[in-house]
Amino acid sequence: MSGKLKRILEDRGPIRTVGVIGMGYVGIPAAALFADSPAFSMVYGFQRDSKSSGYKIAMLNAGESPLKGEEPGLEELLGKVTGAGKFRCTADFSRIAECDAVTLAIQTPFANPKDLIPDFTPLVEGLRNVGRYLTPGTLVVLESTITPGTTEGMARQILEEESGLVAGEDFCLSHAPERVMVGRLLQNIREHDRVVGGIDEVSTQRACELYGPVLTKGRLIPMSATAAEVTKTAENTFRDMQIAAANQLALYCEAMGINFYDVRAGIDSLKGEGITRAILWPGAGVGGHCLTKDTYHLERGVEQLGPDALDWPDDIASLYITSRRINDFMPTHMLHLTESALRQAGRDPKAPLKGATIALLGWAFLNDSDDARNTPAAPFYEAARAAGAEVRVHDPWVDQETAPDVPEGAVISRDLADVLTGVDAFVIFAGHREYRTLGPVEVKRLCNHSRPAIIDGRNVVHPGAWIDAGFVYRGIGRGDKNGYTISE
Ligand code: SAJ
Repeated sequence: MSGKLKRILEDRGPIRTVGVIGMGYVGIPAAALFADSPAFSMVYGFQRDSKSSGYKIAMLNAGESPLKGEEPGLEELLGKVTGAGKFRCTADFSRIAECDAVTLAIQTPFANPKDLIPDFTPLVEGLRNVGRYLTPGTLVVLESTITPGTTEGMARQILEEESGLVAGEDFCLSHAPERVMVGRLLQNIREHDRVVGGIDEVSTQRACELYGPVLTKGRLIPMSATAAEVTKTAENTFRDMQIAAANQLALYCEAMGINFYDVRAGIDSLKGEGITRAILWPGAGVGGHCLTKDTYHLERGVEQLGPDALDWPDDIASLYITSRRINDFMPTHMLHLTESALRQAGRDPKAPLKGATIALLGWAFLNDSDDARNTPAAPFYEAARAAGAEVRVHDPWVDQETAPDVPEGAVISRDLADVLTGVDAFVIFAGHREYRTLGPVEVKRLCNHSRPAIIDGRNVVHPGAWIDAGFVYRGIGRGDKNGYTISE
């Protein structure tokens, strides 16, 4: 432990001025909550005055939130702290020199989703800006989701290069991963436990001083910086793995002709002291910007420690990567279910998708959300088109103009009746609430087809009503109903 750093902090006194770099869905609520705490006297929100996001500076200084969607309490809080002169958004990074603590809440997306290498460019730029104006005794905290080893490695190196100071001797360095979910940003920061990991004890303690005042129900969970990086990436890796386990069991149930949801209810009934099964839900796939990438952050963290660091059986792939591949198989399974249904409906058994008209309902990756990042609907769309089908897309929430990576030629319609008119089959990819109340008879009339097909990827409809109305039914996990036919 560095006696020098402890003395510098004693001379500097408690954290009073805080800087937050990156005015996004993580940085903005964090800055507002720091500013609202009586523990701190001033908070600067640092935002590059770039063409794409410079507009946020004026909005935030007017007490307005530039974030899309409802964020309960955020706009009021921004108005309060700007009105009180405790929060200010600026592009002047030199003011970092006035800060006792600086957090970096900068996205680390994949440069190219195919090779799953994160694009750390924005984070590196943020670190260089901090290093340039770093003063002795400042606490630097990374909040972005990063590959284990980044805080101790790349971040420490850049900060020391730019500042000429030494981490753990002249300044504190920690990782405190964000655990916020859109729609409940303030609540999550206040109520979730906060993992706080320093490169040494002094850095961990200083970071606890920063986050403690904004927590209400949440507790501080101190650990090392690398343990904090592993915690964040592993908590999402585990969720992805649990979903993959449910998906695999659903595929087994389909093959064995039984209802996964009966089995799930049975498994879930096993309760008792210390007993848990936490069986999640199968579905048309796993999207979003957390579960689709955090496994690869974790795997890269281990790889970077060197091949001899890990004792692992030679002939077994990582359970976590296998889980990712099972989840990424689900859109393909949806295509197989669609092909099987179209064959049963009488289309060419060799090329059932060729010339078929398909309605894809639900472009978002999550039920009742407009978020379409890494949506599993996209690979299905591409594969169905490649097999010769015409694919129409409906989503009541997603805005085509702002949705990322919408395939060339795809049109995301809000008109459900229009999208369903004359189709051979429709597939449900997101369990939006309006799909739960679809009426089989009305939909059959719209399809205008003697044996239309429904493929339910989120278990939102009751198979019996659709089969009775004359639909060919397929559903994830519904081995008891898939292929079921009514008497003509
Ligand atoms: N999914 C399933 N089956 C399930 C649960 C989810 O197929 O049982 C699918 C969803 O349809 C979606 C994807 O997985 O396509 C991701 O769903 P998610 O509920 O995990 O939502 P995310 O991706 O927004 O995950 C975030 C994460 N939060 C942070 O990283 C801060 C995750 O840690 C949270 O557990 C999750 O929200 C949550 O529980 O809301």
